[in-house]
Amino acid sequence: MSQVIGYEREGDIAVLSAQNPPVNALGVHVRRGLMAGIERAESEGAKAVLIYGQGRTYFAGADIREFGKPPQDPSLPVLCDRIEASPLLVVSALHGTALGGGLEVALSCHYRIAVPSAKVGLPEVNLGIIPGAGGTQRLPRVAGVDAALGMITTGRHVRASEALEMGVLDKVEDGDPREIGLTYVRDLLEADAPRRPVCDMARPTPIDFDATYDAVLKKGRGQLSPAIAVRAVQASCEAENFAAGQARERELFLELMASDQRKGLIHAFFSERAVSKLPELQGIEPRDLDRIGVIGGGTMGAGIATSALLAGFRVVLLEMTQEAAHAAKDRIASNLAGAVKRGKLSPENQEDILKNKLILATDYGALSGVDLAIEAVFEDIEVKKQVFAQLDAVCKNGTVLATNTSYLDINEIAGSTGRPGDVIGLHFFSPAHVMKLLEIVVADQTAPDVVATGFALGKRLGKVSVRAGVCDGFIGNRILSAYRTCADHMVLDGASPFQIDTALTRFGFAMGPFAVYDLAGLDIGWAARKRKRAAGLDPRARDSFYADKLCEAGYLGQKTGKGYYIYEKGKREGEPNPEVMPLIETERAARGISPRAFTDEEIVRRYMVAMVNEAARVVGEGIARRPLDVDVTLLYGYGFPCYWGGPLKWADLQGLPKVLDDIDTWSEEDAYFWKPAPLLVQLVADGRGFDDLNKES
Ligand code: 3H9
Repeated sequence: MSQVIGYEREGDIAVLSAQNPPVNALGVHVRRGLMAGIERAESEGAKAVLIYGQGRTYFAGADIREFGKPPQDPSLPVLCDRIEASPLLVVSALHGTALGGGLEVALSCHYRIAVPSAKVGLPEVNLGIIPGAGGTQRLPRVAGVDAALGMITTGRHVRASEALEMGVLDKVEDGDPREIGLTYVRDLLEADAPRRPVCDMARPTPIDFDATYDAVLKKGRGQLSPAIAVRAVQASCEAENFAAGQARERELFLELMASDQRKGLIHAFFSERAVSKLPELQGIEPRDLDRIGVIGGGTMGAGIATSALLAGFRVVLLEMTQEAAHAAKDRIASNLAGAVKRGKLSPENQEDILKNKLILATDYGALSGVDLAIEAVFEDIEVKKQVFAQLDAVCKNGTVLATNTSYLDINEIAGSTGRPGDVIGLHFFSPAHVMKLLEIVVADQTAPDVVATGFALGKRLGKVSVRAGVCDGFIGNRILSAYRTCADHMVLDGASPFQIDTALTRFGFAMGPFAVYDLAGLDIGWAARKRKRAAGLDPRARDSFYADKLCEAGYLGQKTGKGYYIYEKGKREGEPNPEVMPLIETERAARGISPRAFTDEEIVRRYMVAMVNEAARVVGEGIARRPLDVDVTLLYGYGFPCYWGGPLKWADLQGLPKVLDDIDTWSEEDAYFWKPAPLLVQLVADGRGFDDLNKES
């Protein structure tokens, strides 16, 4: 093991420098190095110790890869206590991101200085745990309970200037962390500054912890770690001394460390980073991108244009008429105004973008010089083919030609050009400038550097990009279609749409499927059903018509104020529409179905198993390369509860044999819908899980 903690002397000061790229995570060797460095400084008669990080950051936290493995000494809490107890003056100089265990190490030092660009935070709750090395005990002592809870229950990253005001930092100074650190330590020594262990500070003033716990629990929508963090902070006020508070923190930390939520969130963390690492892209250079063409300026096109403009691209937006082009510009301006409001864009940049970066056009010729053209026109294969034929005629050689279709056959679209190698699917999710997911759909002939360009674009736009193959709905919408069908079946058999929505939001989804139908517009599903019926449904497939009746009555969801729910002006959530159940009951009667009761648990189980089974097919067919690609798609595009880590992680946590058993049981009532995916059957036979496939890739 190469040295991960450097040791040198600058007169009376021992300098410990972290050298563990990329983020100086506090793995066992780093912890041992710090421990050894403190001991050596003491034994060599140094007066003070400076700790800082080399490379891009101070410690960004405990090494997450060690979670779930046998612990190795020294543990981080023991190390922090040892640093704090040192008779020498210990100081940390922070830059980059001092997060989690990183901030906990800094808080165990006697003084802290940082560069202005540094950020600090305790983001452990986002990994399903709480700070476990004294953070819940030391932070409230230096910053007060309210400020500490504001950081710990949200995991937010706090800028140096704010951290200084909060008392988390003692000084902020521009410069190299080592240099500003050394100067600060010298000044402290000269002033004969005392050691200042946080553990000796008075207990912080308590607040109404029960009320805070309830509020945080509610906000977490099933995620436990933020609420448990409240209890740990409570111990900083109520435990009889610092050590007792720490013991309580440890107990709660270990409980969460053993939880499924921790496993799910850590899986999500690493999957988000693994998703764009594809072996097929190694060594492939993306094409240069500067100018982006967007065809169609409706909600989706304007959102895509906004996203590209915010990332610094020049955008040529093509519409059919001047009027439509100006309407598109208004949409973009309103999106940008939202970005200004959220502090993501300065008003000057907003003006510059609208004046100088956005070009409106009504003639395809304006797209001749763009590096990538993406269409967001009406979802109709013939319309799309015409657009691509025009793009083929005007765009320069090497332009990437992208479609934002949600389900159409991209091979067929590519076939309408003389350059199918340049054609790719870039499936954004609405609103495109906000939603993180981008499905990069690779058609049969898409060239590898075009795929690499798609991923490079996704990165610049700040998206989480997932590779998908061509099929109806790609990864996300194909799986969505299966679990919605399952929900529709449960309605026919006796559950109400409202019970289903409630059960699934309790499970952790942001919204249930019927509230989502209302949000998207019931006409979308209606059109899809008509299309499928026209193409000819398999006679074994169960179809239903009550939703068509809602549409025929003019109830199209939120946009008409009525759908499954009734929406009162000014209220985000609707009340169940009393006209819905009679329609369903009529249909059940006509089909001779005697409705039966469903428990919420069964609803969730069926919905999830339908999702997992289709996802297994999507992986088995190679539409998604790995199970983690499905998980990331559902997490970032479909409101899947983050603490389950995605549907296939959920399935692993349940145990695949149980999932397969359920399918076998339910196939007795509907063998057409409940057909087990071959990959699921194979994994069960081999005694393996989806995550084993992730590890192989
Ligand atoms: C904790 O501290 C618990 C303690 O309270 C108690 C313990 C007893 N460990 O994100 P990036 C890897 S919990 C291991 O692409 P960026 C990451 O996987 C921890 N590896 O860069 C990636 O690897 P690869 C609390 C880590 O610049 C590479 O570093 N801390 C860790 O966009 C680059 O990462 C956190 O939760 C880690 N802790 O963002 C912070 N962190 O290249 C988590 C990163 O092989 N980290 N890696 O794919 C982050 O938020 C971001 O990584 C950071 C940099 C903002 C630091």
